[in-house]
Amino acid sequence: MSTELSPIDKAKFVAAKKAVEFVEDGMRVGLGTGSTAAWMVRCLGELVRDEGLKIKGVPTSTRTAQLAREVGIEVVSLDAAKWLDITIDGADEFDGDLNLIKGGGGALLQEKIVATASDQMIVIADAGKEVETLGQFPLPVELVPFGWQTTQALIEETLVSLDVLARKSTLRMNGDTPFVTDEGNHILDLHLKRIGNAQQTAMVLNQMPGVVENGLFIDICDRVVIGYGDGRVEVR
Ligand code: ABF
Repeated sequence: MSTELSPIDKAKFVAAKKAVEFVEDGMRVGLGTGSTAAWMVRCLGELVRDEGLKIKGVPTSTRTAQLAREVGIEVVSLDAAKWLDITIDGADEFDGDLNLIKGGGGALLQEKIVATASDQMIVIADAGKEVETLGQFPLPVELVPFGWQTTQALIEETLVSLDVLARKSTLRMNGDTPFVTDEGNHILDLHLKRIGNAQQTAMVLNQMPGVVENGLFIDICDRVVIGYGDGRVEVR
């Protein structure tokens, strides 16, 4: 599967392939969202089919649920699983403390709920996702549709007062209409460039009325599996 891949896809594939080594028979597994996580779901599907691996998968989006079923993984709800042994998911950025920006795929709410309800969370990422300081990737914030423009104005005003807003935030679109998450919410992308105090930024954002969740994953990731375009893989 990995011979004819582009360097970036090979990096994602080798990270995913390595990460599934941490999945044991009988585990309840949180299944992430995004292209790297999709490789992981396919690798797990192969183990289910070829080695008889017995797992229950809890997806973090409808698209991951669909892919998991296609590859033969038993899909259950988080409430049916009650707790997870492991979650494997992608990320948009990770720093030296394994803090993350996630949500580029719009699934941050379910991803954070699932990752937090797991004994361990493993991030799989190509090496380009590693940063010194989080923030270059726009920080996704999930908003309820009611009064979202007012919420957006409140967020910007607050972030300006904290001197962290680099430029105006943008509502994530799906063509000509606002992107809608699996929960029916919208995503605002905050262009902060550099998040000096991720903990404070995350707390301030989630205290605002209308904000459902943000894409900062602080002290949630236990391990990162990094893939490189030449096929190397590194576990930290
Ligand atoms: C998902 O994976 C999202 O939170 C994150 O944005 C995305 C990264 O996507 P990819 O693996 O396609 O780069 O978990």
